[in-house]
Amino acid sequence: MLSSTLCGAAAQDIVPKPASIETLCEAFAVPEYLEIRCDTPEGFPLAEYLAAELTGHHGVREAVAEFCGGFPAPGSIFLSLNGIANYPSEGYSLTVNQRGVTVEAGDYGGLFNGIQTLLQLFPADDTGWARLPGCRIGDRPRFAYRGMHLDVARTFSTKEEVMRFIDILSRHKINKFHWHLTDDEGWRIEIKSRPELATVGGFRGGDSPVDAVYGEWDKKYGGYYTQGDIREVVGFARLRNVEIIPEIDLPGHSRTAGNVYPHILCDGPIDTVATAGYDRRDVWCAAKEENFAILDDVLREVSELFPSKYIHIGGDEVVMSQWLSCPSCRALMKEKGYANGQQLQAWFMSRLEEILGRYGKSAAVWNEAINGGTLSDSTRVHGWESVQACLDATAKGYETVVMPGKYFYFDMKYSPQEPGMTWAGIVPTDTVYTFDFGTLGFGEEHMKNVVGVQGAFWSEIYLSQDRDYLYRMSYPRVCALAEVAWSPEEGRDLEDFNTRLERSHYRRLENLGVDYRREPPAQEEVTLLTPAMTFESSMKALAKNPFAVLTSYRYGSSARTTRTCKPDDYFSFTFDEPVDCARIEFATGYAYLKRCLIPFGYVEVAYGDDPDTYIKYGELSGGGIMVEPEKPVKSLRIISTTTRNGESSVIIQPLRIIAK
Ligand code: TNX
Repeated sequence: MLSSTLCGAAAQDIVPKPASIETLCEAFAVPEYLEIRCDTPEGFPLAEYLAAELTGHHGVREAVAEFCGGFPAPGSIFLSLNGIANYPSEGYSLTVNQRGVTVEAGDYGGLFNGIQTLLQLFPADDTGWARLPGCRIGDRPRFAYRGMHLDVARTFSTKEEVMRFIDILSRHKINKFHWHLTDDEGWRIEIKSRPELATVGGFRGGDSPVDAVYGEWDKKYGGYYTQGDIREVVGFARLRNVEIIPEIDLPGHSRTAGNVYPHILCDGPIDTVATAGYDRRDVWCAAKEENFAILDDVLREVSELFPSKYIHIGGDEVVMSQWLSCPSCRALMKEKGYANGQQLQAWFMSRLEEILGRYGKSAAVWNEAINGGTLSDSTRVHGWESVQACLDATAKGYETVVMPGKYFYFDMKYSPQEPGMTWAGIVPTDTVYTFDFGTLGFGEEHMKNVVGVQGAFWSEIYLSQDRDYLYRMSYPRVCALAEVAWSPEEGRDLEDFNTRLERSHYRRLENLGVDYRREPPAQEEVTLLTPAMTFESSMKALAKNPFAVLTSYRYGSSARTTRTCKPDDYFSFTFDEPVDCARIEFATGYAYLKRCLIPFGYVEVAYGDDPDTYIKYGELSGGGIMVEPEKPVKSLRIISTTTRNGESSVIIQPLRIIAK
C-alpha cells in the first residue's frame, strides 16, 4: 500500500496532463555527472538544450550532450528519434527506470515535448540530488495547433521579453506564437524598403506623429524589432518547437501606418471635430493601387523573415465608414458591383492572398474577413468574436483556430474586482479549462476543420501596469489552455487540474520567476457615504453619460464629457452639509484603463469651518487622488492643468466617500 502511493507521485502532476502514465516502483537517481545521449543530429540541439537546463540544478554538476550510435547507456538520459515505433506527430514516449531515462519520438517536436515532461518529473524545487519517479508515459497532442497570441503593438515588449514569454509557453507544449506586430498604436517590425513604418511608427508621444494614449502624452516611448532581432526570436522559438505566425493587421487597425504615410488613407472627409483635432482614420484606402505596392514590399519582407506557412493579415474591425465616404473607394465598389464594405474587404484580402501566394505563403485572417465573400481555401481563420463565428468558419470549410474572447481572451478580468477588460466577459481559469467543443455545438463536420485553440493577450491595459501583469493575466490560464489543446478530452477533470497546480505546478512557475495570478484577498469592508451635493463644471456631459450619476452616486456608472480637458477646466462637488469622513476618492478614466483621464491637475478643498476658502490639497496622479481630510469637507474642486492629451473626452467616476 505504502509503496504504491509513494511510487511515481511526481509523475501525476504533469501540466498539460499526458495521455497515459504508468508508474513503476523504481526510481532513477540522477548522477552528478550526467550524460545526455542522442541518436540523431536532428535531436542534438535538444540534447544541448536539456544539458543546459540541468547543469547546476538538482545536484547535477555537469550534464553533457553526446551524439551516439543509438544505445542508451546505464545512468544516462537517452534521446531517440530513430526508434522503430510509429509515433504520432509531436507525440513521444518517456520511460524512467532505475537504469536511466529514455525519451523516444518520431519527430523533433515530439522529442521536445517529451523533454518538457521529463523536466516536470524533477522536483518542483531544486533541493539538490534528485530521484526521478519510475514511469512509462505515452503521450500525443489533441490538436496540432496550440497557440498563444501577444499584442506588442499597444504595449511594446522587448525581444528579450518576447523570448522569455515564448520559453514559458513552450514548457506547456504550446507550439504556435501569434505575434501581433502592428496596430493603431504602433508598428513594431523593421521593413527595410519602407523604413519609416518602424523608425517613426514604432514610437509615440512627444514629437512622434503617432498619438500617445493612456495619459502618457508628453513622453515619447515605444520600440521595434530590427530584422536581426526577428531572426533571433524565430530561432529561439524554433529550438523550442514554437512556430511564429506574424501578424500585420490590415486593412483596418492601421492608424500608425496612416500617421507615418498619410497618403495611404482614404481621401474622404476627416472628422477632426468629433476627435478633438486628431485624425483618427485607420484604414488603408482600397482604391489606391500604390497601396498594394507598399503592401507587397511589406509582405515580401515579412515572408522572408518568418518560416511559417501562414502570415496573418488581420481583417478585424475595419471601420467601413472610411471606405464608404471615400470617392475613389465608392467608384471602385460601383465598378465591381459591390453593395457593401464587407465585399470590398473580401476583395482587399484576396489581393493580399495573391501577394502572399507569390511568396509561397498562405493567409491567416480574423473571422470578419470572410463575411463579404469567399477567400482562398488555403486561408486559415482565427475565430475570435464568438463561438458562432468559429462554427461559421468551419462550416464554410476554412481551417479554423478557435479562440472566442469569452473563453480565450486573457486580457479579460479573472473576477469582477481584478484588473482587466470586460467586453468579452469575465474569464476565470475554470472557464478556459472547461471549454468543451461538444456542448458548444461543434459536430464532426466542424471539428474536421478545427486545427486547434489559442489564447490571446491584448495589451491596451498593460502599458499602465507593471511588467509582470502579462504573466498574472496569462498564468494559470495558459495552463488551462494547454490542457484543452494538448490533453485527451476524456479524463478532463477540473479538480484534478487544480490539484496538480496546487501540489506542484505553481511551484514550478514560481521557480521560473512567473508571477502567476493569485486569488485576491477578500475586499476591505467599507461604508460609503452618499451625502447630498451639487455638481458644477466648466465642461458639458454627453446626454447618455450625464453628470447625474455623480450626484446620485451610481457606482459602476460614470459621466463622460463632450470634449477633452484643457487648462483651468474644473469639476466641483459641494456638499449640502460639511461631510465628516475618513477619505474621499476621486477618479477619472476607465477603471484599470488609463484613458479619458485628467492626466494633469490638482485638487482644492474648502472645509466646513471656512466654506469659501479653497486650499490646495495635492496633484492628481493617474487621473485621480485620495483626499484624507482633517476636518469636515464642504467642497472639493478639481482643476485641470492638462494641455494636449490626444483624447476626445473625460470620464468621471462617482466620488467614493469612506466613513470613519
Ligand atoms: C478586440 S480581437 C480586438 C483588439 C483589441 C481587443 C481587446 C481583435 C481581432 N480585435 O483590437 O485589442 O478586442 O480585448
